[in-house]
Amino acid sequence: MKSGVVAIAGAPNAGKSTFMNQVLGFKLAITSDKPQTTRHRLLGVYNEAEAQVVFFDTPGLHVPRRALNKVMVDTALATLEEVDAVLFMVEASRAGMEAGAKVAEIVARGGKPVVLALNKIDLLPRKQELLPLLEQAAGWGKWSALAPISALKGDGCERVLAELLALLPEGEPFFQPDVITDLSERFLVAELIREKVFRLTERELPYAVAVTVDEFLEPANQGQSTAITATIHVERPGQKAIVIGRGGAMLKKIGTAARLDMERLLGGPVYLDLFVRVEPKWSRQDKGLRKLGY
Ligand SMILES: Nc1nc2c(ncn2[C@@H]2O[C@H](COP(=O)(O)OP(=O)(O)OP(=O)(O)O)[C@@H](O)[C@H]2O)c(=O)[nH]1
Ligand SMILES: [Mg+2]
Repeated sequence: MKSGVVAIAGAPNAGKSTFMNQVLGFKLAITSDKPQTTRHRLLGVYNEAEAQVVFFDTPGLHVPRRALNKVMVDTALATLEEVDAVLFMVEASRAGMEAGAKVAEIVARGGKPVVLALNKIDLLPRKQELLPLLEQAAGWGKWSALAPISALKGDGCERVLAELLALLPEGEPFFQPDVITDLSERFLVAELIREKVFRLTERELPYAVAVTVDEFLEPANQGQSTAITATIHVERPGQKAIVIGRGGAMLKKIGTAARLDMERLLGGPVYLDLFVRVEPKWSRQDKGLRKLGY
């Protein structure tokens, strides 16, 4: 048996969470086209007949400005110290390469073997554009392997898995084969709501949002609904107005989309009650961060 721990690290928006979901075949981590979507270290277990990989999806590495961002980056940096190998995710675009060049040294600093995946190659208009990008990435450091992939479509992901497995030690699996994560349903439900806010609202709003699940009542009988009460926290009254929307339209859209995902996750009907609250400056102060689960 091969068994080990792999951190998925890189700049924000590179496709780290998409890769983990693709490999697990399960939507564990929320994803969006806004950078800094992932805020926690997320554990996902991948099993093969002769191997187990414990993935840690991490927040994107960036220059932190607010207290929340500092916690996020610290989480990612601490994870890099604890693993057997690192999967360094880089978006194969001009902006993605610039961001990758900036964080390459940080990713390699821990001295762990690193597989670099050049992601989103499905977006490259021409195949010839790949080679110079691969050469550029090769120049950033000493990588155990370099692989072009599309985390969204799955292309190249098996090769990345094989390269990672080659770096892992022999050993007994850490988790039973039916375990996908250690994250609670409550946490995942809150994340699904946060994902809808990230996907459905614009510009700066997502960064001011945190979600708490206040009540999670499991159904008494099969077929009955799980009753969930949750709060979307924002920092300013204007943001609250945006999340609620005209006549409550935005909140309804967020709630419906989140509920459908929750029903898939929990395998049954969900009754969701959503509230919006202003918690001034929560993302800038330790007290606010603690209160909202960071
Ligand atoms: N076309 C295409 N889009 C991708 C691919 N991989 C990820 N994406 C998209 O890129 C965006 C960012 O993906 P995420 O998986 O959230 O990125 P991340 O690295 O986890 O980002 P943070 O959590 O913010 O650090 C999402 O809109 C994904 O759908 C890919 O291979 N091809
Ligand atoms: Mg992510």
